Amino acid sequence: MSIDMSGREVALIGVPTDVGASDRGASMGPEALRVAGLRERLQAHGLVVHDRGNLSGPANPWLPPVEGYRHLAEVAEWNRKAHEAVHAELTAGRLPIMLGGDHCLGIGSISAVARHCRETGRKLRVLWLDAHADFNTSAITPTGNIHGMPVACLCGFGPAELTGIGGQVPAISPKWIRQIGIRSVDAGEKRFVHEHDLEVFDMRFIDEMGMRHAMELALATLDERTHLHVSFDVDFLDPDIAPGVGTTVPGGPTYREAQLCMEMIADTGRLGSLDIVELNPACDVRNRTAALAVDLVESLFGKSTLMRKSSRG
Ligand SMILES: [Mn+2]
Repeated sequence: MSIDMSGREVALIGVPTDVGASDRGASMGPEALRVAGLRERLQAHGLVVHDRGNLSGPANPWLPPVEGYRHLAEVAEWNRKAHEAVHAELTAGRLPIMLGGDHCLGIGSISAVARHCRETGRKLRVLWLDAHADFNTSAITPTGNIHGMPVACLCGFGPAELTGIGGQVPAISPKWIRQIGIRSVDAGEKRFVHEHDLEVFDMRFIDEMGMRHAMELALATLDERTHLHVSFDVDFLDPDIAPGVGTTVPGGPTYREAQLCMEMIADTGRLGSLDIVELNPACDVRNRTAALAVDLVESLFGKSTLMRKSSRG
C-alpha cells in the first residue's frame, strides 16, 4: 500500500560534473532533469520541493589516470561539496535528491547519509540500482575511472581522500548494500565482490526469479528505524528505453520491471534520500531518458499506476 508523502520537504541538489566518468556529458544531467519537469512532478504529488541549484567545483581536466585514479583531486573536491550539501539537508529534516553528475558522487552523498544515521541512531540500507557493481579499486580497475569505485570507497577500500569523507572509515558496511540490475562486472572486481559478500540481485536472478522477488529480498528486514537510500544509476535501465547514458549495457530492466522496483520501494515508506546519476544528455534522444528517470522517480515517491486504493484515496 503506498504511503502518503505529501507535505514532505525535499531538496534538489545539482552536482554538475563528470570528473569520475569514462565519457563526458553527465555534467549536464541536473539541468536535463529540471527540463524534464522533476520539480513540478514532485510538487504535483504534494511534496514541498526546494531546488538548491547547482554546486560548483573544478572543471574536468580530461587527463589520463595517475597511479590507478583519474582526476582524484577533482573527484575528492566535488565529493566533499556533495557530502556537506546532502548532510545539511538531512540535518534540517529534508529529503535530499542529488542530481548527478557521475556515480563517483555516491561517495559524498552516501557518506553524508551514513553520518546522519550515526548522529540520529538509525540503521542504513542502501539500494544500488546499476548495471555495474562499482566495486573497483586502483589495483583492479581496468580504467582508473572513479565512477567505477564508489561502493569500494564507501566500504573503506580506496584512497584516504575519498574513504575519509564523512569522518569514519569505512563509511558503511557491505552488509547494508543491496545491488540490483547488475550485468557488467570486471573480472578482478567480481572476485572482490565475492570476497566481501555483497548482496547482488543481478539480471540473471531477476530473469529467473522476477523483479518482485528480488525486491522483496532487497527490502526485507527494514524497520521504522531504517533510513533507506536509493542510488539510482540511470544505466540500470535497459538501453532500449534509456539511451541517455555513457555506459550502456544491454539486458537491463524493462519499463515495467523498473516501475515495479520503484513502486515496491515507495510502498515501504522508508525512502530517506536519493541519488540520480549518470544521466548523459549528450547521449540522449530528445531528453527521453531524463523524462523516463523523472517518471520513475515519481513512482518512487508514491505515484501508483495501479488501480489499487492508496492511503490518499
Ligand atoms: Mn554506477
